[in-house]
Amino acid sequence: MAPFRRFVSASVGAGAVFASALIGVSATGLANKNESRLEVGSCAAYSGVPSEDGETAGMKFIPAGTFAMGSERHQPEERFTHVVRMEGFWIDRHEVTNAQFKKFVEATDYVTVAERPIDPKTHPDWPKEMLVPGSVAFVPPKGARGEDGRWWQYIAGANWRQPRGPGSSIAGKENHPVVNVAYDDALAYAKWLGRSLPTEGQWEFAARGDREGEDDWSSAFDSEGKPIANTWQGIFPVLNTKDDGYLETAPVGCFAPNGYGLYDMIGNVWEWTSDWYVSGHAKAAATNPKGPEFVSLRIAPGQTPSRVIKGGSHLCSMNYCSRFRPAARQPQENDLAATHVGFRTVHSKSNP
Ligand SMILES: [Ca+2]
Ligand SMILES: [Ca+2]
Repeated sequence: MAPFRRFVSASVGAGAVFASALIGVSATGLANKNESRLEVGSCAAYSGVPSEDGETAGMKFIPAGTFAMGSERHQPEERFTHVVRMEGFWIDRHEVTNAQFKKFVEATDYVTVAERPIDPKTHPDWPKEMLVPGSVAFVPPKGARGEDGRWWQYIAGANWRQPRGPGSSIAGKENHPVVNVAYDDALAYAKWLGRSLPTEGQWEFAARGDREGEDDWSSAFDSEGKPIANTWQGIFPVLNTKDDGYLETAPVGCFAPNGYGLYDMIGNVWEWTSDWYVSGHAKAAATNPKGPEFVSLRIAPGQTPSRVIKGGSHLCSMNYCSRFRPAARQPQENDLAATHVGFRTVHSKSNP
């Protein structure tokens, strides 16, 4: 798969325009359309910060087990299915929210990757428009069919506080997943809490929700075709019918949890894992796999290595992406923040 950055058409200065066009279409006004959501204490009523205290606040324990990682029946990069044994671990019930990330930044004065100056000498291949702090946003194409693939735009000044650039904000979205965070930002947050980021194996095991066998069930739609996760219904990138109630991100916990009590593993935002990305898996059985070694990656000069992201996002539709299954995977450049990528954390403490 080609680097994500290649799809980004530089569009510095467009942020404020798109912010007013898109943020005005708030998801909250549509919140009663779908009966598959609404968990007391989550979704609309959730403050964005877990009510418990302690090192595993907001987390669920996933017991040790064995599962079939990957899939033979879907995308080529998911092959081969292989047996994986996992130790037990804790994982966040929800994607990390804006309110949680704000607490971290206020406590540490952390500056995210998308807010830092960029040294042109270290990125001689980047267009000059991308050499200013900013991040990548989905912008619906103007054409009726969007066939040129230019629905990503690099927006100067876009970051986690103002996801669509100057003039936008996260006010009222305290319980939405934080977005526009690069891998190092997610890792810094996790370390602050004494945690880490999930390996792909941990994430995929948890996302299955204790279901056995080949990853062949629908995690985005129920048996009647009703959405059970925040994805894109309609025709990407030009028609979003919002059958699930949400045009962009939803507050965390608005859809039914999986068998482990985890919300939005599928959909809402893609989630960083700590594994470096290569297409495909080895056939050999593994225990607590951590992905390929960095030195084994084949990275062209000037290219940025990618991590595995999982679960699909509010932009994944049946006609495009469609990677809303536990075994589905995609590369994301390590240092590229985007409006459809967030994360959750894990803790290695063994027992509940
Ligand atoms: Ca949606
Ligand atoms: Ca997710």
